Amino acid sequence: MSATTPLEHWVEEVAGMTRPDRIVWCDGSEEEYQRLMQGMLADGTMVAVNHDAYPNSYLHRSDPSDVARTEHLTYICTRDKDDAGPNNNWMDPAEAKRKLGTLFEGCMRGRTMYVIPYMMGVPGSPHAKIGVEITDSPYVVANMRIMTHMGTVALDALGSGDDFIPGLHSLGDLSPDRRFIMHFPEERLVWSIGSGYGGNALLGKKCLSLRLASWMAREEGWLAEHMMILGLEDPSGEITYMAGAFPSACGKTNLAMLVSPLAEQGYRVWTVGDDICWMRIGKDGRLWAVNPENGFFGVAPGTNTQTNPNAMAALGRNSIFTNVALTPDGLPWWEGIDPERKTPPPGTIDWHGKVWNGPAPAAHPNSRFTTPADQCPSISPHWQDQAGVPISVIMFGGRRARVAPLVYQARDWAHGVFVGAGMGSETTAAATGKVGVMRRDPMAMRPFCGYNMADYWGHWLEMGRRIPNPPAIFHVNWFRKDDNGDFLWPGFGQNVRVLRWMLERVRGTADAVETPVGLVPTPESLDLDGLDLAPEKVAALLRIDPADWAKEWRDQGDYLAQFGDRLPAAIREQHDRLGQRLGVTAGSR
Ligand code: SAT
Ligand code: MN
Repeated sequence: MSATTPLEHWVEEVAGMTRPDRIVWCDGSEEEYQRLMQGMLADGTMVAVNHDAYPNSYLHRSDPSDVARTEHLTYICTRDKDDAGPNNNWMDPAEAKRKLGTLFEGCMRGRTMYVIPYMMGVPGSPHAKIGVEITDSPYVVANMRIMTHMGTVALDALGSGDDFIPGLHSLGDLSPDRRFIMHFPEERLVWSIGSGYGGNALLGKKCLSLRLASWMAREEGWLAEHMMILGLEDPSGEITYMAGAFPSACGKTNLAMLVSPLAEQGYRVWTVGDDICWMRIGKDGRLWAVNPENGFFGVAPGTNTQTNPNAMAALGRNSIFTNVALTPDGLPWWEGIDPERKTPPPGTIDWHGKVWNGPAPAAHPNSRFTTPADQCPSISPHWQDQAGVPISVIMFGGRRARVAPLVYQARDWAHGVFVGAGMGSETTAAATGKVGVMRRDPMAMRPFCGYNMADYWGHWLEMGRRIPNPPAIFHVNWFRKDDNGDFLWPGFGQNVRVLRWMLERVRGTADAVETPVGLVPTPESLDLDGLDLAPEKVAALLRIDPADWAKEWRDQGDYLAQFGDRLPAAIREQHDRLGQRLGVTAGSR
């Protein structure tokens, strides 16, 4: 058969380079999924878990060197290096193609090449984006079927046109020395080789829906963000939608699926999305948000029936587990799955595939579940609305043992953009590298912004000028600790109390006090009934420590200085003004 459509031409070209034994066009059907799973069970790529307890669910153990995103091997390849910015690794596009071209040459010999048409966004919406991933990993195909609208639906929408975003992926030899995740935003293309894991390999997720989409969003006047989306229902039944940016493995999934301890008073949470958020200005002048994904790729450790009962219910069937442990009964197991036990039952197989005998965790700290979104009991009836949901609150949040109070509100949009730009967070196991180190992670987009972060802030500021009715912006921190290293705030479901305060701020009914950093709740304005939280603890949660903030301000200044002349003047001004309010100046370092 000779190629006629642009897609067929691209597939032919890639096959000429990678030389697969066979090519399979994926239709996204259940039969295809079952066929793939049978093949993977036969060759050991998948292990079946107990199907009485977890129907149609499977476990994959990835290569031990391939268990998280590898940010140091992720590149933005623009003609001009400054367009990628100091926030990205950069390579010249021609050089990147030469380098990876050599690695892709013949890499699929003896393997099957899968062509995966998929859609990010709500099918039928003019804002949905069609992607096509070519991969030699059936594990990737199976995950993409859960995470995206995959197969015929996307192919039909594409027709014989050329409006698709190509992504080429190969496991290569899985060597970290030959692992690269390359983005070519100017031609809307991704090339990824050498990793089969998560955001490195499921190209619809971080590569298309954040790195390339952030670039397209700037050109087209919208926002592509690393945010969960939830709806907070109040006692009158009205639902207020909130989007929140938190770095990977900082609780976006738990927040989006929160079970409210204030349910009796009429406050409950509806889930719209847990990781990615595309926002556009609606005809009514508000910002409207869509979750472009179709599933959750959530962190397993710590998830249990108390911390996240909705996730536990959702992942109980049709799920793929990656790098969790397996009990002798064939049940997936991870640290924290059972609040009553610290170690797995005797005879449990760890994520390496060996009988666990401690002391290392049995499940990898970045082990994951891939689960269809519509299985979540709290999924919003509006999660697939083409227009999205109207956003009233945007929150930025980090994992900070000190410095950042439980919650504060920005004065206005420009101040809110600065609050997002100044965000910091302690690193987690979601990316390779040291865990627990404070780093600046603006808008939780540091690993995902597909262009110069200074231009990205400029785009946020510009959006603010164009949104007649912008959401209020807040900063939250569930992770503040006391001097003994214990968390001050119970977190999880109790975070609804903070959501409620934000809702009341938007409505103008909750009190706040002006501080140098922003508007902090008065202790009385937070509903803390039944929490048994001593007043000293509440004070510690809300405290703005002058010495900590002076240091924070300098650290922010050093970070922002990297962007040189490209830094928007409004961000520099916001930083100056914060320094004045804190009574510190650049000279006082
Ligand atoms: O590995 S992923 O990038 O898909 C998950 C995450 O780190 O947020
Ligand atoms: Mn994420």
